[in-house]
Amino acid sequence: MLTPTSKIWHNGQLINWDDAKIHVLSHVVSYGSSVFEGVRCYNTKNGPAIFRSFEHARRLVDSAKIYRIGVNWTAEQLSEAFVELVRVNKLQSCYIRPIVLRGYGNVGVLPTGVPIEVYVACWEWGKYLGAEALEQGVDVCISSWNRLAPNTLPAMSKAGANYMNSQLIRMEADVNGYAEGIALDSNGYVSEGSGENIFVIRDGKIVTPPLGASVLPGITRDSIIQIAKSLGYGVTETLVPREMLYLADEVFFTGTAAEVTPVRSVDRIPVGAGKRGPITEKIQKAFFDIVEGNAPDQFGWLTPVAETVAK
Ligand code: PPE
Repeated sequence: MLTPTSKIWHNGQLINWDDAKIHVLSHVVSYGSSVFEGVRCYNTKNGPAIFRSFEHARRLVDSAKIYRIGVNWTAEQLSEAFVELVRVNKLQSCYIRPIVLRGYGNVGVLPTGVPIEVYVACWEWGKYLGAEALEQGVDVCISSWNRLAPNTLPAMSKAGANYMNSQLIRMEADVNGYAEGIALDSNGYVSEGSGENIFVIRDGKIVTPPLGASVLPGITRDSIIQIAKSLGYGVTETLVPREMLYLADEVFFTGTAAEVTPVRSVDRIPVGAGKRGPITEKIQKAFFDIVEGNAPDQFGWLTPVAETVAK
């Protein structure tokens, strides 16, 4: 359940949680015209810090640009807003959800006379695929739903509308007793989970589908590629046939919410030994060591929240 916090950022102002409401005839409600982000603030050893704040803000602006949604805030300003919001809500760790939407003013597909509203909310959010998932791994299936075909809904934009497809994938997996579904792209190659990117390991080599396979350019994906390379592993972005998942030694998901979650079976076929694999564990540990402040922030990924507090 969602636990309310004190404030939500709206177009540069801090408003009360309960006042962050929109009209039912807002453009976004009928037409799905929103883009959004998911960002995590970690309670590091040195105080709360936001993980890759600027990159998330930039992706929000990029997502909007694809849809001709003009955002009056730069990525730098939005990134600062994330920090300010976490600070005023006095949270140690949380999930931050920036949303840009076409609001209330006119009805019709062509969004003339419709204002653009920017909101940022945050709240405490636990483990995405269950508390056990990070250690035990999850059982997943290949979805009967494909990911967005190119030239339909642009996958590089994190748009609200894309998540109707994600919901189909996730709900189907859920009713069939799986933690998550993996969608193939419209050519039948592995794309991504409903809310995660995917990595596949065989013989010590790590592969992940390229952006051309209808995946979201995940910020955790990018971070894991950098971490894996720094640990000496080869990482290739290449097309992954479905059956590679069955033959893999290890498979894992990445995402802001899912973090680094091992996949222990696909379509009831065990992945490798059917539990978290050693390379996944190493990468996972390196990731959590950075975000929890137990290792130096060698890539410059953390923005401290408290440091900017006026004393
Ligand atoms: N693919 C999809 C479709 C996706 O939604 C996410 C994030 C990713 C990949 C990973 O991207 P990144 O977070 O930048 O590493 N999904 C967000 C929404 C989850 C939700 O249920 O809401 C998230 O993880 O925050």
